[in-house]
Amino acid sequence: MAEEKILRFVLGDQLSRGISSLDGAEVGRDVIFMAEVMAEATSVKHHKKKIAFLFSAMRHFADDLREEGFTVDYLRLDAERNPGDFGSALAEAVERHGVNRVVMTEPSEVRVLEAAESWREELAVNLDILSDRRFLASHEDFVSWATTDSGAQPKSLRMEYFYREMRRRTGYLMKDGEPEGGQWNYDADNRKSLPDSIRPPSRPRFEPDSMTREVMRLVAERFDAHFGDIEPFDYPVTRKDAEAYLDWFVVEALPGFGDWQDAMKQGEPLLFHSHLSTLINCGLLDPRECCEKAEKAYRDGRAPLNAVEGFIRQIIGWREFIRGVYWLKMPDYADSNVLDATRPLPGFFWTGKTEMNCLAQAISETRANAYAHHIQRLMIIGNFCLIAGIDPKEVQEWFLIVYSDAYDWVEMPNVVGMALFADGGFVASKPYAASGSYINKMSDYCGSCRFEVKQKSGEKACPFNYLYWNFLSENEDVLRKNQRMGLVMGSLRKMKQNRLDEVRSDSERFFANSEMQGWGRTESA
Ligand code: FAD
Ligand code: DLZ
Ligand code: SF4
Repeated sequence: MAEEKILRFVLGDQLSRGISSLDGAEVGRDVIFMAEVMAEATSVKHHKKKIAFLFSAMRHFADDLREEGFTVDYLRLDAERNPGDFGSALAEAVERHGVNRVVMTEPSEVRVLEAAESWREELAVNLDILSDRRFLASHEDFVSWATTDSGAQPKSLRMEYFYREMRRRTGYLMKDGEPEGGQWNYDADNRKSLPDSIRPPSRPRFEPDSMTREVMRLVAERFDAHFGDIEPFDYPVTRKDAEAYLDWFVVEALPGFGDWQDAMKQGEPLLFHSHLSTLINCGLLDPRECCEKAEKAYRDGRAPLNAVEGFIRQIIGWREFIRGVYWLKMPDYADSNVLDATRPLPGFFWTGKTEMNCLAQAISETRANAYAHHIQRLMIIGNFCLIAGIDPKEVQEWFLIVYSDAYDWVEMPNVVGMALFADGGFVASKPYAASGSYINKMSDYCGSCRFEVKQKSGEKACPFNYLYWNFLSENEDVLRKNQRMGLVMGSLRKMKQNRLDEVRSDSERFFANSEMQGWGRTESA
């Protein structure tokens, strides 16, 4: 046993027993340090449920480590002395334990990594920052995949090719070097709208224990002005409950995950989606175990190929790809705004009070649950922000605040690259812009909306209909260069002047409407 005592600093999104900062940790010698700090909880005004979830998961993780015999120095937010930020809290812990060596796993986002690098000098300790093995592709893997043979960075990247590479590397759903079933991707089978006869399974609910209740009281007291409802709280917060939840998903929801992946239904926030991102992103679940359990369900004949392939693609494809793009393109990527979108985020994003029923549903569910599924995020909320030309910075901040799975590395490229096309097509081959007819096809929202989805112009027309054409027209210079937009840009060019005038005046009236007035980022709660 080496003599030197090591302080092992574990961050709130590193709650995995297999995290690299715990490699070789020795009971009786080392100290594991964890800290709830105000600077993180208020870096943006995170949803109350997000803070409660993370603090409770951190406290339970610390208890699990103590049960193994480790010494855990856990700084609670309401401790008598809490210096309020990672750097100062770590400095005090170094002093308290008299260590010369600190080990941590690299933070998931640039802001905290830069801070960590500065601690080395400030604290005059040996600080080892280890790579995060929970991701399947390392930074080097991604850079080498993304860089051309001549060493140049391409103008765009396509997730599909990265995904195939990841399938080959992991061997998931592969048979004799070929994709299972003969196709890499079964997305075309995954766009069904949901018939009334299909009932999604009901999600298990995890009663808050006394530790969670204590955290909920703390959050209610200290973060009352933050967005979102804290009650009811039923997230799994322990490794054991997270595993049970994953098992539930694989049996009950995964079989329907493929067919109804793009569907939306009023009063059904989850449908067949997994709600696993919150648990994977904070470390309670490992992405590999999620994929392996899903693959086993396919091999045992318990879930169809289109569902399991779709699910595995989201994790080893999209999730890893998004993280690769973040580290490849940061820090400039956060400022991308190719379409020069400058309108402020409307106030109803904080209240859910809008006459557009699709947005009212998606935002109210977000407020209640700190969750909305991918199609709500992309094709309702993201699509609206895209076609209404909302400032990408304001959209980024909103998405980072409101979802319990939101961390900069994953939220930001999804907003900038996927939803807003603010990077000019580095991530998405064309903007995910859609009019009301898409929303009507994939959901039952329009039936109870005050707007008419089939009406193209005038006061009663669905705003998505004219905003869509207004968006194309406002951004014609950029979008006409995009080959995949050829057909629709051709239709725009052929549009009669009086119809175009109608689109513009409907849009102007809409933007002048009181619902559309910004509420300002600092008043976000
Ligand atoms: P499922 O539909 O069940 O998918 C399974 C898993 O695949 C997810 O748990 C997640 O780990 C992974 N996944 C799927 N799509 C993506 C993706 N595009 N990027 C990364 N992982 C993906 N995801 C986050 O984890 N955090 C965010 O802050 C976040 N912000 C987003 C913002 C926008 C504008 C958009 C369009 C997408 C965002 N996503 C984000 C991606 C995706 O919407 C969520 O991962 C998903 O909705 C989480 O719900 P789920 O676990 O039920 O997912
Ligand atoms: C999101 C978050 C919040 C709200 N609070 C804390 C905290 O008090 N302590 C902590 O260790 N982590 C917290 N986190 C997660 C961190 O923001 C996340 O680990 C870093 O951003 C990763 O770079
Ligand atoms: Fe949304 Fe338009 Fe449908 Fe209303 S009519 S729910 S605004 S798509």
